Amino acid sequence: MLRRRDFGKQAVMCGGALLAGFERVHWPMPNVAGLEDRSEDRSKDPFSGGRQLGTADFVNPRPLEMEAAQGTELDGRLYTDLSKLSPQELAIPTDEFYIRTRVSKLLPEPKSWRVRVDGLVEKLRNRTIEEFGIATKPMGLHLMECAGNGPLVHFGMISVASWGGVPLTDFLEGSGAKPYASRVLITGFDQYAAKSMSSVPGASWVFPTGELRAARAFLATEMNEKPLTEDHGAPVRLVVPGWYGCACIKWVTAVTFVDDTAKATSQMQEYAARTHQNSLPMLARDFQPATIDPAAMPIRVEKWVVEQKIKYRVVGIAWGGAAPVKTLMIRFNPEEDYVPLDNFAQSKNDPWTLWTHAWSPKEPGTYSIRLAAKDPSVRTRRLDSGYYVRSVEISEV
Ligand SMILES: Nc1nc2c(c(=O)[nH]1)N[C@H]1C(S)=C(S)[C@@H](COP(=O)(O)O)O[C@H]1N2
Ligand SMILES: [Mo]
Repeated sequence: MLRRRDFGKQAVMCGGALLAGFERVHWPMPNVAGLEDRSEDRSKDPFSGGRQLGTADFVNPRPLEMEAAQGTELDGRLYTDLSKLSPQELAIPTDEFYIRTRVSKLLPEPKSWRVRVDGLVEKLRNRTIEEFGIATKPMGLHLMECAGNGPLVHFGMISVASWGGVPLTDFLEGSGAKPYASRVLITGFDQYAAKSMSSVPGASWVFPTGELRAARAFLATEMNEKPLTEDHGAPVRLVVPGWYGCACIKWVTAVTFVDDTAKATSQMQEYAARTHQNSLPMLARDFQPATIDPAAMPIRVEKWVVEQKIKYRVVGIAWGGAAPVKTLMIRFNPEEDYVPLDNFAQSKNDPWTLWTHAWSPKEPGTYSIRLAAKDPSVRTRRLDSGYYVRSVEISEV
């Protein structure tokens, strides 16, 4: 078997020959009421017996190098290429997982790393990195998305990894916090050798302790079954499942118990608009949780020939929210109607779920693909604003 990345590269080089590999990808079809068995299920696949010819390109606002770490420190980035995702491999290899801020040249030696536990506690403590290592356990697959993930970065600031670490609740409980310590300030190392062109230094976030518990936040020391890498926050980082990446502090140096008078940090202020705060609150308690609403977007548009006809298969992801969504609707251009996705069944809202949709555009042209949940009980701020709309160029129908 080819690894996903090899497959992606060779598919580009060899065109059709290797793309045939896609045909063997079995898409789990949702259970359709009334269908007795799998064979009937399978015959519903509109692409069975067909052949993939290639993919249609998304229209992007600017060219961008994907999957190569570029820049250093606060200006360092890596954008993930989502187009190669398959339902068989939901985690992104560590060297392709998006990066927002690369390791500081001034980062202290990891061996002597300590996490200070201070603030409203009975007694100050330092936790050594060995203590974390001993307590580390598998935490499962979780998605992370930068609140600044958007068209300019080809939606490449979202990834999934299999994490290992220490549940934050275990850590908080054993810390002797005062009863009125309602919040914790989690601080990351953030001194850099160079001045940034684009970002404000200051990676720390204040959380209500109840929110961290509810989200099952953890201090990660491992990513994809290996020690965390420097660019992803080694030796220890915070992961808050369901929250935007800006809250997932890397290179954690301190956990400080605070109360309701705690100020919002510069990182919270920098990300206020992108995490849907209505204003720029001075106090942490006036911040809404930086959670990701249910969202969905296409990641590739496959061009197929099935029974001598050209057909497209839109492949996409759905993620975010606190619970799975039942139905997602798709629309190709504003003058068309929303229709339900043909092949979407979400059993977990974290990490992402892949979906597919068969599409036969009437004529060549540029189509803007938009998704919607259309369920008034589900808040979908970004989907509603058109944030994840992607345009695709169709040259042949
Ligand atoms: N110390 C520190 N932690 C940080 C940041 C930072 O600049 N410094 N960036 C945050 C942002 S905005 C995001 S999106 C995530 C990205 O994590 P990743 O680079 O491992 O994908 O880290 C967060 N943690
Ligand atoms: Mo971010």
